[in-house]
Amino acid sequence: MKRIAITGGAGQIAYSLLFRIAAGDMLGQKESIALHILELPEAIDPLKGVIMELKDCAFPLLQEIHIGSNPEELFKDIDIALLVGAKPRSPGMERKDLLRENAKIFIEQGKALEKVANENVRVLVVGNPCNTNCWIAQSFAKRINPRNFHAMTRLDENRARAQIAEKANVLVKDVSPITIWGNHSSTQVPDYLNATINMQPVKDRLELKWLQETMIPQVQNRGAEVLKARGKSSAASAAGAIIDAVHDLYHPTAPGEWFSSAVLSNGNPYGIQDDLIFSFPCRSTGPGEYEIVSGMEWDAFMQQKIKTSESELVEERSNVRNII
Ligand code: NAX
Repeated sequence: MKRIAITGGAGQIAYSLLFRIAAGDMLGQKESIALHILELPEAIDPLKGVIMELKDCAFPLLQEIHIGSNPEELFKDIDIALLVGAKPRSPGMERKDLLRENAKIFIEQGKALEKVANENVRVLVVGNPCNTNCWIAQSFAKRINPRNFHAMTRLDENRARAQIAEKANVLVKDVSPITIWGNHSSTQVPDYLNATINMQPVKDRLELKWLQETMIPQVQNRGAEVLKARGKSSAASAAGAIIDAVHDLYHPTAPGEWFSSAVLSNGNPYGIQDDLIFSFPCRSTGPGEYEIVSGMEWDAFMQQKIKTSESELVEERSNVRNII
């Protein structure tokens, strides 16, 4: 049985995510599941409603549900932590203030992982700003290998893949994975150079101008576009990306495939400075294990953009260093 912690259990992403995990979409139909769901005390009542619905689905794989507001109780013995809950950006709030507010949450949760989690736990941070929140959590959980920490850029990858498939009028499965480089923010760089459609370079099928001037900004700003249209931020697609991200980390990566994940940059083959949680192309090398895929090429356009994203992460790290 796998014990999976989810924070932000009464939130909108969790409302899709919990049901898909319990249905076996993430770890397969042979793995039974215990859910450890963390929420703030004021959101425990709505969470209880979600639990009633989970029970009413009668999922055969779902064996235990634990809920509460204390991470030191909920993170005990967990195998996977999905850190989704975070404080949303309120109107007029600067990114710096958002970083500070959320830093407190990820300091507390990093400390709780350090104290009670299984040292083999794998952690995926989704709550924004997810790269820097992940950096904070791993720096407070030194007992756990920092390679076990990821921040989610899979939704960005899925968005880029879907847009390229639509533009080229092919199925999504015909498009190779698209690496997201850097930060999960508007500086992220969706890679058009190393991607293929039916083994043919994407840049031979689609106009470079569209890839650089339309596809990249559309992926970078897709979250804001969804928010504007729906009146709420992306939720089901974010839950789908969490399922994909964990599934692909725990299952063999097919030859020639890869997936995007923001991981510790130490020793990376692309010259990105150490000690950042930076999104790279990765392959699973065993359940929960990965390597960064080397040999991808950058052109001058991508290089300049990737450096901008790296600088943004360096700045975010120095902003939170003052607090921690
Ligand atoms: P909601 O505001 O619907 O839900 C968040 C939930 O987290 C709330 O129920 C809140 O009570 C809870 N929470 C807050 N602090 C907590 C804490 N310390 N411990 C436990 N629970 C806590 O947000 P939702 O739409 O579910 O989004 C959650 C996070 O995902 C946000 O930070 C959002 O920005 C981020 N996203 C990240 C994405 C990514 O690709 N990395 C994409 C989707 C999403 O925007």
